[in-house]
Order: sequence, then C-alpha cells, then structure tokens
Amino acid sequence: MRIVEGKVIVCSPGRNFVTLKLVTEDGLHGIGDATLNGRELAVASYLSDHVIPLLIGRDARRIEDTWQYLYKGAYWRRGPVTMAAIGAVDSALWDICGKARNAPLYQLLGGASRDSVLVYGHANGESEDDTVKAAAKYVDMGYRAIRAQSAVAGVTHAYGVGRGTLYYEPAEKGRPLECGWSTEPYLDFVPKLFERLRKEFGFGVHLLHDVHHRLTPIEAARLGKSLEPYRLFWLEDPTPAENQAAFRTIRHHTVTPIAVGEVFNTIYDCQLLIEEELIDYIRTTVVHAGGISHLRKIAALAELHHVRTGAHGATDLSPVAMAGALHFDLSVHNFGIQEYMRHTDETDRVFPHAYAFADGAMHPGEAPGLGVDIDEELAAKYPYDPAYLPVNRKTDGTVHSW
Ligand code: EZ4
Ligand code: CO
Repeated sequence: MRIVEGKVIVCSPGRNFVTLKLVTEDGLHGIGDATLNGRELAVASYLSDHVIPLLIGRDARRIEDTWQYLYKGAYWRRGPVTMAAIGAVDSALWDICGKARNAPLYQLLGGASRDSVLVYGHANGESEDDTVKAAAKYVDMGYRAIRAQSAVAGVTHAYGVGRGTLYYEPAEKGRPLECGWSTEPYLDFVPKLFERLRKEFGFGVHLLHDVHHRLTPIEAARLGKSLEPYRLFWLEDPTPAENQAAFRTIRHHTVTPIAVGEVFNTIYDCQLLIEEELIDYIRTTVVHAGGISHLRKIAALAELHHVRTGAHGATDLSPVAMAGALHFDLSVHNFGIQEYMRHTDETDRVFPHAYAFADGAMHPGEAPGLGVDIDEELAAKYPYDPAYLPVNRKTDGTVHSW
C-alpha cells in the first residue's frame, strides 16, 4: 500500500490550521493536524519541502518504521516543528490504516477502555460574577468538568479571558498583543474565585484552573495550598517546565493535583516529572508530541506512575487532532480527562467529523480511521491569515511567560 501523494493544506476558517493529507495507490487517504499556533508555515514547509518527498513510495502500513525513519533520520531530534510534522504523518498513517481495515481507529489501539471520554469546557469572564455565569452555561449544557478563568483587577489581559463566553481564541492578527502581568493580585484573587464557584455549584462538578506558566515554583506551591479546600480536579502549568525538577517544590507543599505538558513534544520532556511522580496529569497531544504512536508510549510510562492523561484540546488543535485525541482517550487505560474547546461553525464545516458530545462526554464515532475529513474546496475559501499568540510583560516592562 504505497504512498503516492502528499500535500499540505493551510486554511483559516476563523483561525489558522495546517493539515497534511497523504494518498495511497489504492486511493485511500489519511489526514493529520500539523498546526503550531503562531508558527504555522514553519511546519508546512518542513512537511512539503523535507518530509513529503521522502514518503512517496513508502508502505503506508509501516507506521512505527516511518516514525523512527523521520525522527532518527532527521538527525536533529525533537522540537515543536519537527514533532508536529512527524505527528501529522503518524496520524495520517493511522487514519489510512483504519480505513484500510474498515475500523474506527480506537479498535486498532486495543479497543474501548470506557464508554465515552470525560471532557472539560472553558468558563471565563471579565469578573467573578461573569465567570460564575459562564460556568452555569456549561453546567446547563451537561458538562461535568469546567475550567474557570477570570480577569483580575490590576492585571491587564489575564490569561484565558476570551472574546465570547463559549469561544476562546488567544491568537490575534497583526503583531502580538502585549499583556500585563502582576503575580500578587492574581494569587489573592484565584482562591476567592474558587470559593465562590464551590458556593454556587457545590462539589458535584469538577473544577480546573490554568496558571499558564506564570508562577515561580514557590508561588505555585502557595497557590496550590490555598486552593486545597476547593478540591480542584487539577491546577495546570503552575510553573514553566523546561526545568522538570522545579516541580519537586510544588509537590512538596501541596496535594492539589498538577497537570502539565501542552507544550511538550516528546517523552523526554516529561520523563522526570512522570518517574518522580511530580504530576498527576500529562497534557501532551497527538499534534504536538509526535502523533498517536508517541503519545501511546508517554501514556504507557505514565501508567506505571499513576499519572493519567489529560490532553490539550484548545481551538488551535484542529478537529483532526480532536478526533485523534478521542480515539487515544477511549483506548488507553490511564485516561483522565480531555479538554474540549468548541470550534467555530466555520471550522466544523471545513472538517466534517464523526465525533460527538453528549452529557459532558465525547465519543469518536464509528467511522473508519479517524472519522474526520477536510473539505478542500471549502478550505480554499479561507486563505492563511497570519496571527500570533500574545506576549506578556510584568508591570515594570520585563518580559514574562505568557
Ligand atoms: O494557550 O492553545 O489549556 N489551554 C491553553 C491554550 C493555549 C493555546 C496556545 O496555542 O493553555 O489556550
Ligand atoms: Co493550558
């Protein structure tokens, strides 16, 4: 089953997406998401200029061999551009493999370990009251887990406060937006927000919060401790994780569960975090961490250490990545939760899919392969539109993590 054609489709139905499409001699095709928010064209070029020419003539069924060929064969290992490209190839090959066997992908990954996949939605607001209202909407829609973010007085553009209550999109056209950051008001505000949310909704709904890499380990430890009475499902990205050992400080001080890994691209980025049991949830994704094949290896290591999966699922992960995530989530034993930010209707139309949401959970559907496709004609109506993620500065102007 030789690969005879490969192409990269860059489109912007509301936001930018990079999609790889591979076609075999039997006329089957598979797709993979290769979107790297704010750096899209680097991956598009990596694929078109350096990867697709090597794939032509290869057997589409040799998924692991192709992964190793692209990873070891590049000589230059790891990194978000390389791994997003390899991830897209891997997903497209799994998609083809499922179609060739007329089976939904999860059936090739060991079958379903559960009936459906618990997801969490995003409640955000300009104030505590707004966030409570947004959370109530998610409860009404049937969500059983909600991430809550709110604007904080004294912080311009706090992370996670979107343009609408049901849609959050941080990338902006033109030059990057500059946000302002101040740790002290944030640390005072967050416990009050969760105290209020527990008062309004009780303990029957899971609550999550994303710090977005803005605290030092000791500040994160303090926040985790102050949130203990509100029993969060997780506290996400409490501190940057290039230094994995920094999480020891957080772990030492708090029993609030910790999630990290949306920016990781290989198992080596979380090896110490997992082996020392410094985290509870690993957020690596099909798109940014080398595809379904590599994500399964991360999950297997995590399973040994009581770490569960909690894959990133923001709007910049296309419906192709979402489908891959859901097949993975349904199959691995140590699944924890899946992030699900709704895409716009425009995006959903460009990527028709079999997955569906019901009662706070999702299922990838029974269509063969990933169960998602790209409408190329429609995609062509939405040309690439450059956009960047914001940058962040402390009140004195120092660049900070966004
Ligand atoms: O900032 O996907 O948990 N979700 C997040 C996201 C990320 C964006 C970056 O492209 O942190 O909103
Ligand atoms: Co996050």
